[in-house]
This record gives sequence, structure tokens and C-alpha cells, in this order.
Amino acid sequence: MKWFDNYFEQKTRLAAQSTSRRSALTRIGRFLVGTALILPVLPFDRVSREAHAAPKDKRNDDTACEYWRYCALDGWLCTCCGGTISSCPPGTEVSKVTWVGTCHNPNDGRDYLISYNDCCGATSCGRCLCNGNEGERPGYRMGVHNDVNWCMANSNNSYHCTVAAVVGTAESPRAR
Ligand code: ABN
Repeated sequence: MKWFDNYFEQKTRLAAQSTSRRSALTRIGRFLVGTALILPVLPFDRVSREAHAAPKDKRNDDTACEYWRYCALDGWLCTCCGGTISSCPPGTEVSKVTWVGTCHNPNDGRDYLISYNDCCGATSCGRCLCNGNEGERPGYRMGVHNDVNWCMANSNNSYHCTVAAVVGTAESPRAR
């Protein structure tokens, strides 16, 4: 193995002779200055994922379509029509049938089951029309379609607006 040692000794000596410590430091310094100047001007996406989503205040404003519970609500918001997030305006009654969607709550990071009941017995409210369609499916699967007048089973079928009540969490039970 003498030839092996000799070979590497020779190579190491050559490398040491041709590269002084000063020149190595100069090259490292140039590299660092170069990256410090170039990196800040490269076209990175500086907008965070959070900023791409709906503005945070709107996701907690129940009169805005971006409110987190409205992810699958198609209709007029009852919160703009004299009702609340989960109760119908005076003079209307809650639909006997409904459809349930799943929305992500950005405040606690959990998914919730939301019942989108229509409020029936008065003409269309006409304020705050929203069209959320998360998890919605075509009309031939009515139970998972939101473009339906859920007042169909009430004595007065006129549709007024829609509420969005939390009816449970969407997480599967933990395996035991
Ligand atoms: N569920 C809201 C709605 C009512 C009537 C027609 C379409 C959608």
C-alpha cells in the first residue's frame, strides 16, 4: 500500500502548495458576500399561507360569506336577515329537513359538522347571498347537494334564508 500513501501524499502537497489559506479565505468571503447580495432579490414567495386564505377577521364574521361555518352554505345568510347564526328570523320557521356539511374551524384547527337549515315561511331575504360548496356533490345525490330548498317538508315552502348550526365534530373516534 506504499504506492497508495505516496500518491495521496503527493496530491495533498500539491493542493497545499497551490492554495494558500489567504486565498481560501478570500474565496469563502466572496461567496458569503455574493449570497448576501443575491438572495434578498431572488423571487421568493414571501406571502405566507395564512395571508392567501380569507382575511382572518372575515373568517370570524358571521355576516361575511368567508365565515368559517359557511364553507358549504348556498343561500341568503340569516345573520343579515334578522336571525342569528343558528336561529331563524322572527316570522319564519326552521326547515324540517336539512343537509350537513363539514367545515374547518381555523380558530382551533378542528373540523365540525354544520347543519344548513333553511328558514321558511317568508319570501327570499335578498341580503348576503353566499355560495360555499365545500364537500358538495351533484344534484342527483340530494343529501349532499346544497342547491335545494329545504323548506320542502314544511307547511309553508317559501325559502327565506339559511342558518349554520354546529351539530358535532367531524373527527373519527380514536382507535382503541
Ligand atoms: N338551501 C338554500 C336554497 C333554497 C332554495 C333554492 C336553492 C337553495
